[in-house]
Amino acid sequence: MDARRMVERLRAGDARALARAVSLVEDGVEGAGELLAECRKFTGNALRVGVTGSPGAGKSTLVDQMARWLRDQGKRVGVVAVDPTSPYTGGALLGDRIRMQSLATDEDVYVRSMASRGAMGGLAHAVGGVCDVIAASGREIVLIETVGVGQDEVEVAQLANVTVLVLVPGMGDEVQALKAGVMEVADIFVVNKSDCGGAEQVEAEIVAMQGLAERQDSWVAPVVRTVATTGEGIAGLMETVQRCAEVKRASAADRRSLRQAQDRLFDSASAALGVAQDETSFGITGAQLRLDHLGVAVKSIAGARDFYEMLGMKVSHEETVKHEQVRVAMLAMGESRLELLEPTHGDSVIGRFLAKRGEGLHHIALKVEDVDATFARLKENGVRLVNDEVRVGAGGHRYFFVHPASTGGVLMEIVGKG
Ligand SMILES: Nc1nc2c(ncn2[C@@H]2O[C@H](COP(=O)(O)OP(=O)(O)O)[C@@H](O)[C@H]2O)c(=O)[nH]1
Ligand SMILES: [Mg+2]
Repeated sequence: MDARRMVERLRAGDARALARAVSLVEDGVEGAGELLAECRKFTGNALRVGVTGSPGAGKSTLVDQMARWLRDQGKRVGVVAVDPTSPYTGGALLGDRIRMQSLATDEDVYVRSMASRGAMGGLAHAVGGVCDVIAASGREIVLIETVGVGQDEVEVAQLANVTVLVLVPGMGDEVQALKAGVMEVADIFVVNKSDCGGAEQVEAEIVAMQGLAERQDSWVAPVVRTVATTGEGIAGLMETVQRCAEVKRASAADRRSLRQAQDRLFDSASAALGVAQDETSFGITGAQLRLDHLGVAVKSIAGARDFYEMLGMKVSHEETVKHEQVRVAMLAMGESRLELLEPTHGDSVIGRFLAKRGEGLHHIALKVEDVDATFARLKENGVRLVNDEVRVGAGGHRYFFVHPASTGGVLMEIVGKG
């Protein structure tokens, strides 16, 4: 595959090249990393808007209206539906009503459905990569529909610039049950189906909950009422999305400059005191590292998960990774995750591990800013690596393993950011 040529073609409006590139990145095939890197040169300032909420809340209907509103403004639009039940077919937007208006053949709206997947890299990695490819094709805005409000959704929300949480009247208990984590990621609350009565009540409950959410920016998430089936409230919603994007961009810039100011202060203070900074001779600091996940080899996920669930950890997704011959369940654990690994075959990496060592901690995964630089640095310094190059997993996320011989006896996975 010639990544440059493919990106040239999708930028020139070749729909087949775009569809193919999206598939390659979604599947995380060999060369997907290169393709993504090429795409990222052209993603520009494309705005990503996440639309999330319970099944049946009207997300697809809403996304459809949002896309049409944007088209009326002359914008080019991408839609990513991370929900196999979403009624987008063959790259076309939903209902008959709309198909009649021939938006279905409108090349300026590109629609893509994705299954939940990406055990090794996480769903957010896969969605993020797909959004980058779509953005590179010249879409100014990408709408991302996700179902539910679990850990995966929180991660997807974090890659959107603006996240819209769709609620409907008559779900008082569900609003109460929304976890703080979900409240924080919601930039805009939509009360859809406000034609059904009871909108005031759910709105009051949202406002009451909001006091509990802690945000880093100055944005206070507003409540917008819509009737997605008629398009009522869509213009107001889209203006709110625009305003939110501007505020968040500005406060991200503020936070960056605050951090730079703090860094400068720290530098000059430590220089004045003559103390060594927390920086290694490699020019990186431990503060940049994150524990991405812990991998635990188990005979059976079904047997192991009960315990973790007793601790309040929830399985955010489960899937079989064929080429690794392993079934994986991811459980949310603060900023990190726990990965339960069950072999699908005795003669697989995990199967052999179980036979030799029994159940137990299999690897730990650290997230680094720059996976290529880390790989090069470790290699240069004679660290024993399991992989002879950086590998590409689902969604184009990039990783490699370090041999226990070099780490003090722990198999270590190094995962790149983004
Ligand atoms: N009365 C009413 N029905 C709506 C509204 N929005 C969506 N629906 C209906 O709710 C159902 C579920 O909508 P859908 O967009 O598929 O929900 P999703 O599962 O959240 O994507 C469909 O039958 C829609 O026609 C609304 O504002 N008012
Ligand atoms: Mg839907």
